[in-house]
Amino acid sequence: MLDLLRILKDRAVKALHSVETSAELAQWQNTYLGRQDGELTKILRGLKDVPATERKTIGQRANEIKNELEEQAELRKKTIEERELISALIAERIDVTLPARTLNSGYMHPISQTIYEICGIFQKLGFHIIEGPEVETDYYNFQALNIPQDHPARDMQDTFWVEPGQILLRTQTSPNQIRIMEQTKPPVRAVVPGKVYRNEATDATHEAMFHQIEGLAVDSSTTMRDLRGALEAFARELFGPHTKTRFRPSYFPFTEPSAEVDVTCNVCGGKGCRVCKFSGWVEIGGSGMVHPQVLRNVQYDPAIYRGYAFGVGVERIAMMRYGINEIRLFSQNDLRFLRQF
Ligand code: FA5
Repeated sequence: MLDLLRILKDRAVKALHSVETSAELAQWQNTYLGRQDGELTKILRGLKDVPATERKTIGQRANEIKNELEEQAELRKKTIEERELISALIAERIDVTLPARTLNSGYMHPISQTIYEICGIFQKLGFHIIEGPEVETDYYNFQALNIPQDHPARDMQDTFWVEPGQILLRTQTSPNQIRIMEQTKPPVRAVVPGKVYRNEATDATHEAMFHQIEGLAVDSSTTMRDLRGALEAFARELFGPHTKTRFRPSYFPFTEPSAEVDVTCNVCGGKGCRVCKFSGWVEIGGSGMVHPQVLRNVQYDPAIYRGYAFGVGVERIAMMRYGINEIRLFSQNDLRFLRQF
């Protein structure tokens, strides 16, 4: 019986040397030390047939072998666990030197960028920034601006009607002249950026929806010279110090006198190119002295107050700044175009 125990111990130790994984170790423990069918248990079960004189010695030896095997198994377990931890660490290693995934965050549309810049310049010149409704009444968009029903000037701005003759999508930011003056006493100095809508066919320089920035200044001593000074300062700040400004006589029912505002083409420096249609000048908006009738419509006394107003087209300005000759690109949502700004 003692021989049997020695042979078993040698076999178990040898087998333990070739155990490589935790699963194999569990299997080994089951085979040699398992409570039900373990080889050592089986031998110990046979103790009852051994003569009583030998039973004690064999029992002691069997326990010693059991303890030795358990000790060795414990050592083996530690080695295997260390090895398995190292392999897991290697397999799950995170490469902290990999470049991070960049976040695809959006940014401001070139038209919004241009609006922010223009409004920023007028803010420095002492203007407030105000917003007004895109859905307007016929009164604010036309009548209060000295354009009665059936006035031929209505043909200049083809209208999208919400309720024919009453409610419309504003064709210009000028109704805000009326809204501001109704709510404020002079002196007034404000700019109003926003979308406007015209029911007209689109082409490379005309859109049915575009943006304007309205300007209004009213005081007791405001003159046409102030209008020129403000717009010249604005143009130099936006397009550069060499920019020249030109005022061409024009007609708007709500200003008298009225003038179109041109600036030297920023793309060719005034020499002539496709953007300025080889004239050297680009029209950026309309302007003039607020018509006395408009002042009367908001209960301002034209004998005391005088004002100037202007309205510039944001898309046309952005086109010149960025050298773009197709206005529709701004609203087509083509990322290849938008990512350039
Ligand atoms: C007006 O809309 C007047 N309200 C401007 C004004 C304000 C005059 C205050 C006097 C006092 P006009 O229709 O010309 O004017 O438009 C002004 C600017 O808007 C134009 O110079 C142009 O830059 C731009 N614009 C006009 N129509 C279009 C269009 N279909 N697409 C893109 N831009 C346009």
